[in-house]
Amino acid sequence: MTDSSSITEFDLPLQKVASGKVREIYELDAEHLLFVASDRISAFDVVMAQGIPGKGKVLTGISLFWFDQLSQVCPNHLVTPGWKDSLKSRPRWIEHPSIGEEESLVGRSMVVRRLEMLPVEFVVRGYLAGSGWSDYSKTGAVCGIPLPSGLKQADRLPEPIFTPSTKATTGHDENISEDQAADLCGPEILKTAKDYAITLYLRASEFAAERGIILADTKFEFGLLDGEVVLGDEVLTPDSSRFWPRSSWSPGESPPSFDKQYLRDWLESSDWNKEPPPPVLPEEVTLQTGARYREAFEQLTGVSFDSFAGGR
Ligand code: Q0Z
Repeated sequence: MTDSSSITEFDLPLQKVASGKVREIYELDAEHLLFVASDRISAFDVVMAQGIPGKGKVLTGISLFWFDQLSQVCPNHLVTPGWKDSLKSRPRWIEHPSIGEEESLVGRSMVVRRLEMLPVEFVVRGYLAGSGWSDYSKTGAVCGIPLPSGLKQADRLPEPIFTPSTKATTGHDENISEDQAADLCGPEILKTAKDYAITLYLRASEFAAERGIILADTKFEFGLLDGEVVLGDEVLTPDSSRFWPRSSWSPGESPPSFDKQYLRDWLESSDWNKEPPPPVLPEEVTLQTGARYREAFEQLTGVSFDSFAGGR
């Protein structure tokens, strides 16, 4: 029951308020946004021309799963999965009845509360990977947080650390100190969101560990709603986090990513110089990668992806 088609673009009669490499946000009304995940995929910071069938549904399903699992930790922006019920009753909707039939949104959209987003990304790291590892190997610290000496790549940290970053105007996120984050958010709001982020990370990594998955690190975004700190964006998906299969974790080595490794390996074996345009992905690669995303969903949630996706 695997559909080999993918959705890389949306054509919705709504105002787009934000768009990223993979996801897009549209305006519904003053309080509500439509959050949509496409099947786009990036590797080595470049978005591929071909989509990964089912990827947007997998990512949406994973976010919904975590919003549910973690709803006791803090409030989140989810209003409802999908779009139909909540939208049918909205005045704006009646002007655009066509979107009620919009197949491209099925399983990959969520109605969310509009927040006033904090200008900081709440990164939590439990293991030494990515920029954390390269920072540590040069300075012995990650974002200024000193760590024990002698740690290896992919080692577990003594305890999870909060390493805030900001969206740089161009390209990559820029790490900032906690003091800078406090200046940007206000110290009290920062403390609330930081404590939420660490608790969310700890709960989620305990949960993932029971299913043989290491949650190496993740990035949360928070916003304010009536002065309250609320969890926004996507949550603990493979796009915002590093998930490692415990069975192939070996400190000192770079662990394979659950989802993107097949694609990365294929790209490394091509003669691509990692500058746009990327090579055309053969169907074998998009289908295999889609299968990895579905496996990640199933291993994490314990729910068959087809039964989940079929029921929406
Ligand atoms: C999140 C982002 C994306 C690009 C805006 N509930 C919310 N209320 C207000 N704003 C946002 C949210 Cl989630 C919001 N982003 C990050 C998401 C594409 C950038 F899908 N931007």
